Amino acid sequence: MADVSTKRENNGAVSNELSPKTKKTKTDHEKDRGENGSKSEKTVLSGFQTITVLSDSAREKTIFVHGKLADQNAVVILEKTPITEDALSEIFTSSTLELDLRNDIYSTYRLQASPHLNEIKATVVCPATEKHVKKYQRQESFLVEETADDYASITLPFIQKQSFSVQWVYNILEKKAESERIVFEDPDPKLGFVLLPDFKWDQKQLDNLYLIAIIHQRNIKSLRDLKFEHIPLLQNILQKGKEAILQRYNLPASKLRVYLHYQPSYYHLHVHFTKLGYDAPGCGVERAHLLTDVIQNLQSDSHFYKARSLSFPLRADDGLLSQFREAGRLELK
Ligand code: DD3
Repeated sequence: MADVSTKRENNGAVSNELSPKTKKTKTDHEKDRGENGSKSEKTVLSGFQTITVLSDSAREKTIFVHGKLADQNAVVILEKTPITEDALSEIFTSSTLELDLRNDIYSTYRLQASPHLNEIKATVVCPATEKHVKKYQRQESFLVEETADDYASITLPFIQKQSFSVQWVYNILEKKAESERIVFEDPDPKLGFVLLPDFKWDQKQLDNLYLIAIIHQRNIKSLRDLKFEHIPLLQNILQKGKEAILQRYNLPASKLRVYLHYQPSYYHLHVHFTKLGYDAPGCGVERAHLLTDVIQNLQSDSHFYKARSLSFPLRADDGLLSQFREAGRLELK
């Protein structure tokens, strides 16, 4: 997973840039509550009643749980965080060890590190909708090829009917949430965007760097809406996003994967910046469209994304998949 040589190169940047920032990371709610949050905030999960484990992964060291939190549906995501190089000396000096086995030159232990070196990242969605619960259930997926007609007759009506809430996006753009996490902002109403770490990134190491650029314009739902006129916006995001990441994290553009998702998980145009070598969820060819390719495709044909067929995977329980199936647009044999 972690590329040691890259880690060494960037070690200075990681400890100098990332650690102080993560300490400061607080939501605007938390700011109102004094230094360490209220007592209830510290124990919110003590009343969590597990209903079911939606999925888990020993390799990713994650578990997704559906349950109840004060009578409301909730999804809790737990993830063991990576071990960072700057924690090593303390891990070695201040841990206790229980011997598991000794054999020839080999021995294994259970190591108990101090609590602050042994954190679990917890993401809570509450109240969670049925869609949130479904999203984290292990699911088979199916590849769909969406023509321009399919988009007009199936996908667009479906996303309009669903009206997924992007309130959290507007909160970011209006500085009502996560304002202190913003890495860069271009406030221009037409070309502007906000660049900030995605939820998925704990910001403790560069290995799994994940930022999103959220555009200020509110009328562009996805890749399908992009025309020639949006090229300056896309070039601006690519150029200034890369510069900001080099400035803040000392990571050059040659280490970045910059792309859009189709279908996106929320219909407000955003661009993903992830570190090359990090197998980020959704970075595969069936969902990711490199921003550089998108720009060139629009340069050669203004209606490229309006006219072309686009393929993408849909999960078995996705309502959109049912729509494609009912329209006879799913290849099942
Ligand atoms: C989401 C896609 C959405 C569960 C989860 C995440 N980055 C976000 C709210 C604030 C954010 C994100 C939906 C929702 Cl875990 C359901 O993502 C977010 N803030 N991806 C940031 N920085």
